[in-house]
Amino acid sequence: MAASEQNGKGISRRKFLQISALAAGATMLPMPVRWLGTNNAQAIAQSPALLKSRSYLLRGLALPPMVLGLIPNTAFYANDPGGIPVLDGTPDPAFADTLKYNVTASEFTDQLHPDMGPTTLWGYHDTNNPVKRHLGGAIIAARGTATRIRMTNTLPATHIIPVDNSIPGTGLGVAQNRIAVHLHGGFIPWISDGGPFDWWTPNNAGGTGLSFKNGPGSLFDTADPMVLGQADYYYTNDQSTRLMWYHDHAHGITRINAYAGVATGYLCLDLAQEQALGTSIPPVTSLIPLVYQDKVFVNGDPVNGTLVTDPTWATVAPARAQTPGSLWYEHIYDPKLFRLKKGRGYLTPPNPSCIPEFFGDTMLCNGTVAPVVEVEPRRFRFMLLNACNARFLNISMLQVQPNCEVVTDPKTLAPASQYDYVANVAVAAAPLPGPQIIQIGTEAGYLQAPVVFPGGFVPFNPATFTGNLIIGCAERADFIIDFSAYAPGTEFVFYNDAPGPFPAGPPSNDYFAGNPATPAAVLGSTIDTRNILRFRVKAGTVVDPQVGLPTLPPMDPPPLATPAAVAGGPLTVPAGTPLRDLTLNEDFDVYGRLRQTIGTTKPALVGKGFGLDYLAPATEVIAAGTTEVWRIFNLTADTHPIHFHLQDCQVISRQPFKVVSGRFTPTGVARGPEPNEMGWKETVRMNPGEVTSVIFKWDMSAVPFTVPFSDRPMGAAATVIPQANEFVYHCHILEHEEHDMMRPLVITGVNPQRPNILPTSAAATVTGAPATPLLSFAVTLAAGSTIASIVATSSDAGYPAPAAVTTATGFDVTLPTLVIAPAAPIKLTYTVTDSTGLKSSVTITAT
Ligand SMILES: [Cu+2]
Repeated sequence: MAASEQNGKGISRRKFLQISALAAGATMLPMPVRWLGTNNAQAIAQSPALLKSRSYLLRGLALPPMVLGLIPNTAFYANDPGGIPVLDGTPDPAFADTLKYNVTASEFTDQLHPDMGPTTLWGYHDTNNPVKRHLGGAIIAARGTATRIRMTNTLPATHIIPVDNSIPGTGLGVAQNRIAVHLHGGFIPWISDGGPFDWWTPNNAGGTGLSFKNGPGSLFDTADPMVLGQADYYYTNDQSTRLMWYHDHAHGITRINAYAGVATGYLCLDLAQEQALGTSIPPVTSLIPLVYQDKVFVNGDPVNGTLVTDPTWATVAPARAQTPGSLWYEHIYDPKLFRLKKGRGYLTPPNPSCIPEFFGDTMLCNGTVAPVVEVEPRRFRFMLLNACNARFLNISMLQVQPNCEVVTDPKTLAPASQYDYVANVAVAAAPLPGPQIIQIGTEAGYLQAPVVFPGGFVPFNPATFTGNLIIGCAERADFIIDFSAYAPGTEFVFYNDAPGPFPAGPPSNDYFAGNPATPAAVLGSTIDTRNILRFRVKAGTVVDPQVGLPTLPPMDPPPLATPAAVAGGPLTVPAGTPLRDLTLNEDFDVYGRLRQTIGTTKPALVGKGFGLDYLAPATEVIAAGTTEVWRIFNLTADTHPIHFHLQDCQVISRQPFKVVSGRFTPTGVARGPEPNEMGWKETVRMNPGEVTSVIFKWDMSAVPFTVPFSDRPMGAAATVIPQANEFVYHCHILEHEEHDMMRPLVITGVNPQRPNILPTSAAATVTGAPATPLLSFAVTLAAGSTIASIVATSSDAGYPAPAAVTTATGFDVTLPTLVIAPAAPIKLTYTVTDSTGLKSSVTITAT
């Protein structure tokens, strides 16, 4: 959000620092920033102040009978039959080494707090086993086995969140139940990226997007017939261990679809890598996912409730979104809250209107309000996702007395005392430091080395953009917390003091009891964005070997840039790597509303700075396999978490800059990545007044089919770009992304095509009668490719695999009749390698 005008000549870093340094503690600001007067504005509806003492236990994962076919679900600490449903896959009839998942997107209700709701939500669930809960449809995938999702869209015609029809991608008559499924962090072909133009509608009655190539009539339909209203997504899982997520990305309604619930987790596990780590980190079965979202709920109070504080909610939201506990979303562009350019040439913003950022007053973790997570006195591994629309987190770990929340001093903005929300008494003692947070991974795999965040409060410092564990929108952190030194009954809280917008937001978005700008936040209530998770140690008998900091696996794939000679310095980039210069901008749309954009460093339209519309011709058109350094100059007053589709990057440096005679010039001292960015990243915080440099190699994923190109006209003068693979990159503050901080990312070239192996005969039976020892397999290869080898790559002990016999279209395997009936099915794996070196495998299960 603009704290200062962009003038096209750049903005001095000093100006930002003035703003930033004041913002953390001040309620008075010297600049005409947009939030002055916020304390008088009451346009934001307030959630019901529910009791924390009545909250649920943290939801874990409702695992299917077997996860990955390898790990019994009972081995997972987070296994919770009443928790977030995890999908069960079945062997894919169309593609080798793939599990198929049937998923439906629909509307349902869920109880997010015992005293509220139920809440009407949109979300995913298993088509065949329709257990519908918030964040449902989660997937646990294993490296080496791909995923195919067959998604059926059954959403109702009217959205549960008011739809602004004045922003790109929307309009009167445009279907409100469009969805596009994006695997955030996935290494996937573009037709499975679920980008903005990939949308479709129930029965396709409301049409499909311009780049919808994965529905009826597509290669997926040919391979495995589908019906209208369905679409397939193919995810390679050719990635190291990491928490990803899949969520909606339909053009013009991404922010409200995701807010309505169309999002869930996607955990990819490299089981061999995990096994190699041994006991140096807690096993994956000790992994607890933490997914954060901030929301506002419809408050049914007749005096102070939503229909009073927000009189037009009844006209912009359907009746089913007006009941107490429904989701509320800000729909008025209120000039008391947001800068609005008025005067000649500007239209009046509509209602519903988009807004620059949405900040909720109530924090959810794993789909419920203010939950408690019970842990045993041992090490646990957590994978945290910030799935908030716009809110960043700066997390400190504090020890509190049982049933106490942290009370924040409104003057110092620091933890000061405690409040026992069960006994309703103040506790004068300040909270104590809790255990360390030992981060081992990012959203894109393991760090090069663990990073230790001390227990205790480490405030966010807006002058340096530093704090404790900072997680911007869509970023993830993989970390270990050791509870073994604590007795049962000990409690801790995750305490968050990140401002919103980041790094210099107003006090009115910082919900805590005693904050005069958030009077609805009262002690012991769930209107609180500072106490964001409670941990309670319970009795446990598990012996946990105490080890030092773990040695983590090398970066996978290997790094492109290497650490500097000086600790904390910029990374060293290979000589000759091409540079691409880009800008982050803010301007006003035709309604006078703030709008964020990405552009190049070439001036765009007169008076518009450097920003380009998402729909402007693509400027990032890159041949597959190219390595590039992107230098992204942030001309705005916000930190933007910029998310790149298809590829991960390394952060090289951050540096102040100035613009001299139209030339963007880094100045001053460059710093290297933060310690917890020393690995791969795919969502990177870009701070105001700084140029952030990142390096990519734009490789494409290998898949067992031929990928059609995008024919959406993305080139200059609306031409179709040859061999276009259509991706995007954008800010993951969802309100920014939608209006209009997103650009096409076009990679030109052909996906490597893996051999696809499919059985053409019945399953093997080698004992009993009738025996079917001869098995045949068809192999499909990329044009011009041939089979180089077919070899048995694994077999169960005692059952040596016979050689495969190559045929005209594949291969045959003749299994010997077994003398002794096997106690369990025998598994034999054959791997086909083609003439380009790509491999695919098939496993024979014989009984
Ligand atoms: Cu942004």
